[in-house]
Amino acid sequence: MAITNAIENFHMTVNEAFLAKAQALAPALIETEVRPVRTVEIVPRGEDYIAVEAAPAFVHSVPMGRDDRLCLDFGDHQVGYVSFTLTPVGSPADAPACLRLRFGEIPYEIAADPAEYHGEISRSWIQEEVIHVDVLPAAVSLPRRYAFRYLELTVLDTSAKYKVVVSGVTCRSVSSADPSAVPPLDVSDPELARLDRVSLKTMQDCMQSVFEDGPKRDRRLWLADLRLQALTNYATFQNNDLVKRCLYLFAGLTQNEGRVGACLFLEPRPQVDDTALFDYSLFFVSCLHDYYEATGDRETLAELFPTADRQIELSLRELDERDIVTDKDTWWCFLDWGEGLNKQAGAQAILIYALKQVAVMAGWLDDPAAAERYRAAADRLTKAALNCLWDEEQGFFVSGAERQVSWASQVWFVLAGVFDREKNVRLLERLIEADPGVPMVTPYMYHYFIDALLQNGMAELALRQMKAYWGEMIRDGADTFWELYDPKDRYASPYGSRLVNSFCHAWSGTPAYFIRTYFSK
Ligand code: RAM
Repeated sequence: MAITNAIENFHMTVNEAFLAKAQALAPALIETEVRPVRTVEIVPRGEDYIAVEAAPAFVHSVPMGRDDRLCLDFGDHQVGYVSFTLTPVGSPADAPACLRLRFGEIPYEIAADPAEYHGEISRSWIQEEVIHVDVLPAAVSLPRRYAFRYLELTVLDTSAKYKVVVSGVTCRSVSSADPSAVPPLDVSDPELARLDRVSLKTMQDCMQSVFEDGPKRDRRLWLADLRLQALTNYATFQNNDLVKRCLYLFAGLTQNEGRVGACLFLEPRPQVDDTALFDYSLFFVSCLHDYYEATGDRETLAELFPTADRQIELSLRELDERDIVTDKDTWWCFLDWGEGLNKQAGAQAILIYALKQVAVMAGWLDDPAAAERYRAAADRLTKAALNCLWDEEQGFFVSGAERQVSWASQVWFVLAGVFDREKNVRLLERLIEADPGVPMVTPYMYHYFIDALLQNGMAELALRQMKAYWGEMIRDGADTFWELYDPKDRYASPYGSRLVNSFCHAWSGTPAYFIRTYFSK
């Protein structure tokens, strides 16, 4: 699947005042020293791998020579900086010590051979280093930040005359999330408590200088990810200034014609990427809408509203003569990573959804004329969708020239509220029953499915589905929730290998939001 879509003649416009506001909100990182809890061996189980307590001979502090290995388990997912001491044993060290370090969020990343990775995105995301240490003993501090639970150290060589002892392995874990800010959870169901705990850890490890999508990969600020992180944040860590910072970053660093980009980089300086995604730009509207709902910060709403309005204006330009969003054969809109997923219907629904939110925001800002204009546009697009994309015979929305039926299209039309509740319920029931076409493959899309159920009074089913999906991920070994998860195809990756999948991905941490908003006392 093509995952690049660079804008032609790309240029960035900087709003210095917005950028200054964002920079003033940069959070301090909380640091915690974490040490490994046990030594493990990574062994195959079925098609996957697991970590099991290592045999005593494998114990830490034993002198290690050529090809000796030590695999450490830090007990939970960490994001941070690793250091250790290397002490020579035997004759004077007459050659450098050469070590290979592998970091894994899951055991598979330790077991897999990176040489066999031939996927589409960069192999440089694979967390592996070879280091030479010339002078021993040495205190080694790795400059790079890693996301991992497991660390494997292999001595590639010392010399025939000496070995090394590895000791004092420590991770300085970092996050801007303050666990003491999280309200206590009031649920009696232990499964919900477990889902909440894993969600919180996922959120915490992704909350850095901005809301990163994943601390292993891509380590940056993506808009649709931010939207779900922000929602979960309001119900948990309540670092609302971090959301505000991210909103100002997106509004302060725009692409051609004032388009909000799909993602931003923070270093070496804040910069918008040259990727534009139709739905992501519109989620700026949703994110601002939710931010005001959560905080009542009217000044920010008023200041950033023009940026939201601009996204709507640019999106309306994409309509054809029928008032339907024009389909493209590039990576123009995201929705989900499902193989072959057509984006047209989902994009139309998201535009209607955003139009309704921007109308509400115009109301908050006491501009009834603007609110009416947006509502009228939403009605027009709804009529067009019902005329052109609704297939009465199948009872589903269809997308693209091939009239594809997918989960994503149905879920987004339910969320866009083009039908009344009764029809929405029937559509969702039919969807589950028929299980048509392209399935959902990310927790991100599953979030919107659960949301659609909840918005239509189907709380019991939403709870069952949430437990089944995220609960299964925990049963499959998740310490933090994963970027991708398809219970029917557990090892799938849109990138050609799951070695580069992210196993701590913030868009997957929304069970805490659902539990705390709908299912706690
Ligand atoms: C991937 C990442 C990111 C997501 C984009 C569209 O690169 O998982 O989180 O927002 O896709």
